Amino acid sequence: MAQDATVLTDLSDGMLLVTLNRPDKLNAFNEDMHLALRAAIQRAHDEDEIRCVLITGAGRAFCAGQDLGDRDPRKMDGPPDLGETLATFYNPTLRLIRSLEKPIVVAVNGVAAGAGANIALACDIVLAARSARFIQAFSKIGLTPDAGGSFMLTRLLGEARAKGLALTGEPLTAEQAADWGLIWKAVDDAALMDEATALAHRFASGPTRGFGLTKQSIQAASTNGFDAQLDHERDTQRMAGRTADYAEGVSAFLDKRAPVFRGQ
Ligand code: LHQ
Repeated sequence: MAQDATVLTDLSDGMLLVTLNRPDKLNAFNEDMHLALRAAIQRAHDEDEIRCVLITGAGRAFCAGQDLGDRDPRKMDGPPDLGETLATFYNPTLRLIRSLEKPIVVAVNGVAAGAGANIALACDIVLAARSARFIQAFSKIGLTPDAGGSFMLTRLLGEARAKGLALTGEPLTAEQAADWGLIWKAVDDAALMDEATALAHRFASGPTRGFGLTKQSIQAASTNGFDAQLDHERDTQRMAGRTADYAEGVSAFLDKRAPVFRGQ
C-alpha cells in the first residue's frame, strides 16, 4: 500500500477499507483521487473475495468536495464546463456505488462538504462522528447540489429540509443528521472506527447476495410505484431464495446453530 496514494486500500477478512488520503486538503477531490476511488469501488465489483466496503477519510476531515484549487476561474480562458466534470469524474463513481451488490459502510470522521457529503450519502450505511458536520457548500460558491445530492437529500429528508440545507449551506451536525434520518447513526468520535469496522466485518461475513438484492430493492422503491415494487420484490426474493446462503440460513435456524454464510 503506497502511503502517498490519494486513496489507500486494505483488504482484510472480506472487508475493503478505502481511505480518502489528501488530509492537507481535507481530502478534497483532485483528478487522481477521483480515479483512485473509482478503481477501488470497481475492484469491489470485480472481486468475489470482497464482501463489504468501508470508506473513511484520513486526518480531521472526511472530504471537502471538489478541490477548488484545481478550479480557479482566474486561471481559465473562459467559463468552465462543470457538467463535463460531473460526467467524467463524479457520476461514474456514484453509479458504481449505487450498483455495487455489496454493502458500503461510510465512517464520516469529520467535515463532509459539497460532493464529499453527497458521496457519503449515496452509500448504504452512514456512521458519523459526533464532531462531524455535513455541509451543502454549493450555494456558497454559486453552484447547485451535485454528486447525487439533490436526489438523496430530497428522498431522505423531503423538500423543506433539502432546500433548507442546499440554500443556506449551513452545517448539519451528525446528531441532527441521524435524528432527521439522513444517516444511520452518530457515534462518539473515539468509537467511530471500531464501530464502523465491526459493522463492516459483520456484513463481510453475511449473506452477500441477499444484501445486494436488499440494496437494489430499497433503492428501486425510491422510484417505483407500489405495484412495480411488488413485482420487484417477487423477482429479488426469487433470486435470494436460490442462493446457498438462504439454504444455510434456514438450515442453521432449524439446527439451532449460528449460520456460516459464504456469500454465495
Ligand atoms: C480545500 C478545500 C477544497 C481545496 C478545504 N479545495 N482546498 C463539482 C464540479 C466541479 C467543480 C466544483 O465542485 C463540484 C462539487 C463540489 O464539491 S462544490 C463544493 C466544494 N467544496 C467547498 O466549497 C468546501 C470548501 N471548504 C470549506 O468550506 C472549508 O474548508 C470546510 C468547511 C470544509 C472546513 O473548514 P475548516 O475546518 O475551517 O478548514 P479550512 O477551511 O481551514 O481548510 C483547511 C485546508 O484545507 C485549507 O488549506 P490551507 O493550505 O490554508 O491549510 C483549505 O484551503 C483546504 N481546503 N476545502 N474544497
